[in-house]
Amino acid sequence: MSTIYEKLATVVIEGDSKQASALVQQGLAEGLTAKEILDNGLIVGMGEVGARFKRGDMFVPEVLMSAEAMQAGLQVLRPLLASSGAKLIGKVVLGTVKGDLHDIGKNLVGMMCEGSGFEVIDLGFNVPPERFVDAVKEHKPDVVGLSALLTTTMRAMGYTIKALEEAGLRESVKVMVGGAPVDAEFAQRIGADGYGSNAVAGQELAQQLVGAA
Ligand code: B1M
Repeated sequence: MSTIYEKLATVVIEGDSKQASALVQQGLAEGLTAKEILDNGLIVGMGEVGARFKRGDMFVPEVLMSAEAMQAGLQVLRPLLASSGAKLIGKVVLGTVKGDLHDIGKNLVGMMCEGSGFEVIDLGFNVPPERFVDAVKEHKPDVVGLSALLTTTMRAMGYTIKALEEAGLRESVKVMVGGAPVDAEFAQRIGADGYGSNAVAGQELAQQLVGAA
């Protein structure tokens, strides 16, 4: 008999949002933690989706349905991942950079940051440098978080940092970057203040950057 984790991974692969949501609720009712469900079910399923997509065994519309199923599961976990009740330790403006529509990882980083006591202003995906600049002027965050999943959009991270510099705002905020093709060396090269390899590392980095770690 397959475990609830295996079932969850399967429904993510099949793009079944209704079942993803139901199985997450079942897992919670059976006493699993939000983090266990996320790591062992939803993320495992999405990892397999990525592998199949790469092999040409899955195509964009199917991947999109899988992404929706993952989001449906995350929707249930969201209040739990973000419910530490910690007092506000800072403000994060978060977005996926221009040209890039991937937002699942970025959403996870946002949830983890909320859970550790940050106010998170999520600008969404395909965010051009000037919108980050406007958001920094408007919200005066402590940290700007940039996400990119494509090798072709990584350079937009550098352009965003440059735009902040040109607007005279770079000294007023810390910039952290993350996403599958990004690494610490790239972060350093474009002048970011840090790199998070996953959602928890991103949250811990944000805490370090505001001196709350
Ligand atoms: Co796309 N896609 N996709 N895709 N997609 C990838 C990224 C890819 C690796 C698949 C592959 O070939 N194996 C590949 C990129 C290759 C490359 O550039 N190296 C790819 C491609 C090529 C494309 C298109 C070009 C396909 C096409 O149209 N021919 C197209 C591009 C569209 C665009 O953006 N302009 C495209 C489209 C899509 C969908 C829209 C269908 C969908 C996105 C839906 C959505 O996000 N709402 C999609 C998906 C779902 C994927 C895969 C399968 C899954 C991504 C994901 O959500 N992973 C992905 C393959 C894969 O990664 N296995 C793939 C789960 C998520 C939890 O992980 O996003 O890595 P991740 O986030 C992690 C860390 O990276 C980190 O923490 C997160 C949690 O641990 N992190 C941060 C992320 N941001 C951070 C920020 C931080 C700190 C940490 O601080 C600020």
